[in-house]
Amino acid sequence: MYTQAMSIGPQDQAAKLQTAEEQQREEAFEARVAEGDFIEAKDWMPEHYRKTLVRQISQHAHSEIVGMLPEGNWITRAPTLKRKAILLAKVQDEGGHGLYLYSAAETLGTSRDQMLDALHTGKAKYSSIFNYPTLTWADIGVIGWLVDGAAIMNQVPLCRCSYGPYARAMIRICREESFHQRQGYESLLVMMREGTDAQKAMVQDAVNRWWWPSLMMFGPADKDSPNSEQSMRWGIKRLTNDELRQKFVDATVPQAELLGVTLPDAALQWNAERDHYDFGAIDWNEFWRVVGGNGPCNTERLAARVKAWDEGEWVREAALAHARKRATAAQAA
Ligand code: FAQ
Repeated sequence: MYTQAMSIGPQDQAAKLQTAEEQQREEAFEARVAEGDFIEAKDWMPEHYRKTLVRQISQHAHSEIVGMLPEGNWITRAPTLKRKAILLAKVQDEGGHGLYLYSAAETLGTSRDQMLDALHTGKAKYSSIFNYPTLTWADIGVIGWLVDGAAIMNQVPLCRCSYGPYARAMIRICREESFHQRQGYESLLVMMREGTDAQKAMVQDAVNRWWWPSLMMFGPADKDSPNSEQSMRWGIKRLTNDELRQKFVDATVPQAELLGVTLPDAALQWNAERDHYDFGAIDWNEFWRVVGGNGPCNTERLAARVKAWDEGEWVREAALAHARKRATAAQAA
């Protein structure tokens, strides 16, 4: 009688061989990453690496397009034509960033439709910061200064991410974000230097509301960040959440002083021993509440994206019909 054991033998051997081959490929992959090589779309990569990238890049892409909403809210109410033109260009840039990033994620085998479906059904995350409301015009300047400032701090190291398509997308995105940050800071400088007392108070109020959520953009503390360790090992992230948050605080305090605003943190002070600013405790309950869907604007933001998707169906259909027509014409020629 043939036993199970006998029939399992060759399969087992094949499995072992496959494992050895897999292991070799994985070692070669790790070595390339350690040497600072870029991994490209057609290269072999561990499944977990692929999944981690799709998770992070799609979350990043969603953040860019949801991030258009709080600022888009002020396009019709910008105080001058110049500010309106700048804001329009900025919001359009964010849409472009989303598109580069969806394209980068698509090279990993996940379609844009799949990613958007995950966003629209509430399965995918996007940055917590975009669930806060933009109550006054000063919020637009503060988003440029603090939110784009935090985004740049987080994203410059991503230009050296081990996955080539993501790293290359980030180079262009960072250049544009840098302009965004400067225009925000400049608009606040104008209000603080030439504005009325009421305008100065409006800037301070916006800083009070956006400071802590901006610090939360960097993600949970390292000890509570389940993805950081592996992402650092694979060269996806180059600095940890806490390292980036500290760099942001250190860079921003002198900017606040120059601007003449007070950052809303009584514990904020220079620590000569550490050569860094100390800062107060972040309200992680608030962070997780917002990430979990219960921030001030989560429902509104998601509803706006779903509405845009539904109302854009005819555009997608028309674009596809046009592409089919062109392909048929090209074949006939
Ligand atoms: N909000 O283990 P970690 C911008 C999630 S773009 C929501 O530390 P990881 C431009 C995280 O996904 C701003 N969720 O995760 C702009 C994970 O959940 P998961 C966005 C957050 O990936 C400006 C869980 O918590 N930038 O501002 C947040 O290693 C103005 C555990 O966290 C990027 O996305 C958060 N703040 O590190 C546009 C940059 N933090 O996925 C318009 C790329 C963490 O396991 C206007 N992303 N979570 O279910 C990254 O660098 C990383 O993904 C981190 C998180 C640093 C955000």
